[in-house]
Amino acid sequence: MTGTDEKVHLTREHCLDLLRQMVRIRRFEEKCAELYSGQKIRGFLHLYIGEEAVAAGTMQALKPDDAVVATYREHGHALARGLAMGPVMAEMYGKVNGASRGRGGSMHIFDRGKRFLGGNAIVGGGLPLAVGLALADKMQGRDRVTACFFGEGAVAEGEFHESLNLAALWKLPVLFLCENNLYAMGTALDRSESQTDIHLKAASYNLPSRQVDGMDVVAVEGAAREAAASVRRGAGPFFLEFRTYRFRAHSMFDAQLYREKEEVEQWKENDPIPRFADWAQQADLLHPADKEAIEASVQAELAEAVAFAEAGAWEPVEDLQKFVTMDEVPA
Ligand SMILES: Cc1ncc(C[n+]2csc(CCOP(=O)(O)OP(=O)(O)O)c2C)c(N)n1
Repeated sequence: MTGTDEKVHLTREHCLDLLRQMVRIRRFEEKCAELYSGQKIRGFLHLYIGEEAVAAGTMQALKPDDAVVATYREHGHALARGLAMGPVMAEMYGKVNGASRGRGGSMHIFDRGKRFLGGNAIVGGGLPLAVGLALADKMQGRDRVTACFFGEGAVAEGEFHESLNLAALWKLPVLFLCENNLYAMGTALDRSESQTDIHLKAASYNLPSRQVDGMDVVAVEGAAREAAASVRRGAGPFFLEFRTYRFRAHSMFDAQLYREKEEVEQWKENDPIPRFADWAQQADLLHPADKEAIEASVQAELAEAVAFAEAGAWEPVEDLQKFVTMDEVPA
């Protein structure tokens, strides 16, 4: 592995955890794709397959009191943040036992207790929310970090620039985490931006900024720990650009005519899961049997999550207008 792995305490237990988190995300999403074909899951569905190292690595640097703001490609972030798989799957189904009571679906997974403050269907929409949360923490003297995930497509939005500027100007505790998978739907980054190194663009707002190999979970964790420590010291926001790739289509409706199959295959050779598992085995931190044991326990967890979602109820039609105004929202 490459990167700043001296910051990461690579015990055997820690390696097992990193691998388990990535495998949980991968198998959960493969199951979602299958359930989508069977029309158990409907509407939009954006899979994170290929990008797992980013969520699995960055979450290691966060504390329970920190906040997480994500995008519509957020199932993996929710799982890595510690949401139970059952309510996440039930939310995909739109059932009342879902994390957002079935009202959010795939793009709006939310858990107040875990301070997972939501997926967001709006490109760039999470950035000002993260800045507002961090401003509130700073004004109230709370020692917490807000981690904000977004795709490189957000760079084309004014919100990106406004958010970076204000966070840097007011030295707010935000960890900006750009998941640069090189495509915003069907638009390649180099067809839409004159500067394709997003961390350089971010640096112009006068905040520390780094580019990281997003397919290397150890490098991701190392960079996230370093960045989070800087934010916690009161140095203001930190920006990380993770170079990553989605192996699947943008969503379930996408013929992928904008990229060559060879390019996808080439990135798959750098799949973060076998890459880490093989490296950890060579370093004698993991054994071949560990992978099998993790796969078996994830299959069991997944089967329980699907059963939980299947057993969930649909919201009664007469309740649909409940919680529409703030005073009806449960505390
Ligand atoms: C404000 C806004 N404009 C357009 C869209 C339509 N849209 C949905 S996803 C997407 C691409 C975003 O790409 P990126 O931010 O790189 O994230 P990725 O999907 O690659 O994870 C666009 C343009 C939207 N949801 N919100």
